[in-house]
Amino acid sequence: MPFSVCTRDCYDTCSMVSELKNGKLSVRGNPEHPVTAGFLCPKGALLPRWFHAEDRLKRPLVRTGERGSGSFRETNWEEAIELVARKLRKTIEEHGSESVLVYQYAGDRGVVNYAFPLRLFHYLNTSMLDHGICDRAGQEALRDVYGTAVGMNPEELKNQQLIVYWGINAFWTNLHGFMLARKYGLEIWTVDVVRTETAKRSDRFFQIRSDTDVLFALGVAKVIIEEGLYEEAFVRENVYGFEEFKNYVIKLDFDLVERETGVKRETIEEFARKFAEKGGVIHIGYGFQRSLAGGEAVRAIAILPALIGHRFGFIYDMKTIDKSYAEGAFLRTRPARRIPQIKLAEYIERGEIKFLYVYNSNPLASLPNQNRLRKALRESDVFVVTHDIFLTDTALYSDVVLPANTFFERLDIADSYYHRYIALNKPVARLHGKSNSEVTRLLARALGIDNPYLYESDEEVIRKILELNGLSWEELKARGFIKAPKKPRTWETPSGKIEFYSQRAVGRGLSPVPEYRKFEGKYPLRLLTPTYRMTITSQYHNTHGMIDPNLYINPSDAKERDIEDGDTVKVFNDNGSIRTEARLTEDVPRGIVVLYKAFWARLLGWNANFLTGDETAEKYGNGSAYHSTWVEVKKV
Ligand SMILES: Nc1nc2c(c(=O)[nH]1)N[C@H]1C(S)=C(S)[C@@H](COP(=O)(O)OP(=O)(O)OC[C@H]3O[C@@H](n4cnc5c(=O)[nH]c(N)nc54)[C@H](O)[C@@H]3O)O[C@H]1N2
Ligand SMILES: Nc1nc2c(c(=O)[nH]1)N[C@H]1C(S)=C(S)[C@@H](COP(=O)(O)OP(=O)(O)OC[C@H]3O[C@@H](n4cnc5c(=O)[nH]c(N)nc54)[C@H](O)[C@@H]3O)O[C@H]1N2
Ligand SMILES: [Mo]
Repeated sequence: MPFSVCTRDCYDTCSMVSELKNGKLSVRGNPEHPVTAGFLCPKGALLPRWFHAEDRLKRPLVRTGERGSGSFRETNWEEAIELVARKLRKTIEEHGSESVLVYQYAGDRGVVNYAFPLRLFHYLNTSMLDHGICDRAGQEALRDVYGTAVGMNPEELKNQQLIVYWGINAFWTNLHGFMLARKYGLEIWTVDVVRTETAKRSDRFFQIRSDTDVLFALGVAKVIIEEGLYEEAFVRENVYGFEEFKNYVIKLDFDLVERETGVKRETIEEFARKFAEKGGVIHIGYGFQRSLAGGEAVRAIAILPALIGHRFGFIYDMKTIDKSYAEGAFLRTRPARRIPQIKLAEYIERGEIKFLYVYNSNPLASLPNQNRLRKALRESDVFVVTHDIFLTDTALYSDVVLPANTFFERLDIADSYYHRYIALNKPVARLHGKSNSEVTRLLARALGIDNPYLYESDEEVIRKILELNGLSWEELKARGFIKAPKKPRTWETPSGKIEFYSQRAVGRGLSPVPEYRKFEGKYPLRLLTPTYRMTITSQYHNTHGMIDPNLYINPSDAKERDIEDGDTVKVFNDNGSIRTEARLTEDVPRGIVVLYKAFWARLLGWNANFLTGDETAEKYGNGSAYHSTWVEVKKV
């Protein structure tokens, strides 16, 4: 029976056993895999619906009407590839290779399928994307403190007593991780603005006001230091700038902390004492750092586990193998011009992008400020090619649409950004479309390129990567997964130590110690657009039949606006306006409203990103700031 991997953009990267019987696909969690542990999440269990979906793209499309109108004609692969290649060649001749941008993200995280098309664009010396949509600010912040964003292996949780889920709704977004913590019997705490499903299942929930994580974390650090609860010998030996940090936090005004975070001093003291006593570790979320305050917040939180003696006492990212061979940046002859992901609309408006090739991503659902982006696309002469499984919003705005297949239809391997297992993905069947690497080879051929790296087979790339990383193909084939070996690690900061006083941050014009800054908008309510349980960003909206488009609002905020549960409301700001139903709940505090992120606007009529702002955290790698959005809500 073939092994598959769920290559979705998700922590868990589950190993699965798939089967095709009488033309029908079935999937189950691989019982041997230590993290998958034989079960799938509710959306993973419905993968056969996605695979067999009626609305999968079957033939390439060429636009015939206005952009976005949905007028296309069907064509065959030969014509479509020829058209794309001709336009690509012409754009490079007329406007230079940097006017071409490849826009891709983690719609599919298979090593080959994610990276292989980049070989073509590197070979052509095009502009590349500087990813900032997801976890960027935290990446930069953790590099400031530890020199790396790679934290602990979650399997090491079995030697721990306490895990804090900080700004992550793990029960929805990292279910296998949450179950691992449960299995190992850890005490579970959550720090969040909203009473999430994770908060409800935790032993303790610390509800703080949005953007005040810096103060909460510094408050905890102050108590730990003042009460002498920190690991003195560890800190003396391994921390750079402890004295400076100490002098900074002891001056922290607890009245300010209480007032801003909304948490009482006694509660913060309790957190600090128990966290130190139990040697807590922290899973630092991705969701909460997508704001203008996110980078500083991660910097402050990251200090806490080190204070109590952990070398890498956080979970954030995991990089087990070197995958760069698949991407082939060595094919470039000039350094890449990198375009910040969130600034796509700005570059299109300025006429700097003439050819856009999109795969593994649905930016017309997932990028902020959709009205601006869609207008930019409608009004520009940029030629857009989208390679996707479905006719997404992005595909709808494209000149050429190429049908992709699913991971059930090709060979690949996938690593995880959470655990240390590399899993094998064998094809089970072939229904429609072509893989990302197949399309790359066809395009290279049509462009008349004869470089052998553009024609390597998927298996050759996989075998080479395994070999480069000292992993066995035979073992992978036999078990369906393989554990990446542990390497000795140290802190890659300027001082070679954990930096509580960050020299790297100073280099970007930041304060050496994490600082609290208050952000306010023009409108009274803060809009949070977190992750939804049954989709992966925009994926499965059309196939799983489960989305939740409601606006969640606190009863007091609703009452002030004369809004009752189930009322239709208008949610608006300067970026846009949407209509939906209000749901009153005490899970959402006053001053906050919640809409789940990134559904298909072409099916729903709108999505949350018609409201979100496209300002970025500039000193944190131009990380996205979806949560730094303010709105007003009115009954209609
Ligand atoms: N089911 C499902 N799982 C997924 C995904 C999916 O779409 N669906 N997406 C995957 C991807 S791409 C990612 S990046 C991860 C995201 O995984 P998570 O990090 O869990 O994602 P979010 O729900 O966006 O954000 C987490 C929490 O941050 C909280 N938050 C917002 N602002 C603040 C704040 O100022 N302080 C604090 N402390 N908390 C705050 C929100 O209330 C939310 O509960 O999940 C992955 N897993
Ligand atoms: N408001 C708001 N917006 C957000 C966020 C938020 O918190 N709030 N979170 C952001 C985050 S964390 C992320 S990671 C981004 C994700 O944003 P995107 O990367 O745009 O994610 P998806 O919506 O998953 O789109 C992936 C697309 O890839 C396609 N696909 C899947 N497999 C394949 C394949 O094998 N080949 C090809 N060619 N295509 C394939 C899918 O059909 C889908 O259309 O969204 C961001 N958007
Ligand atoms: Mo993400």
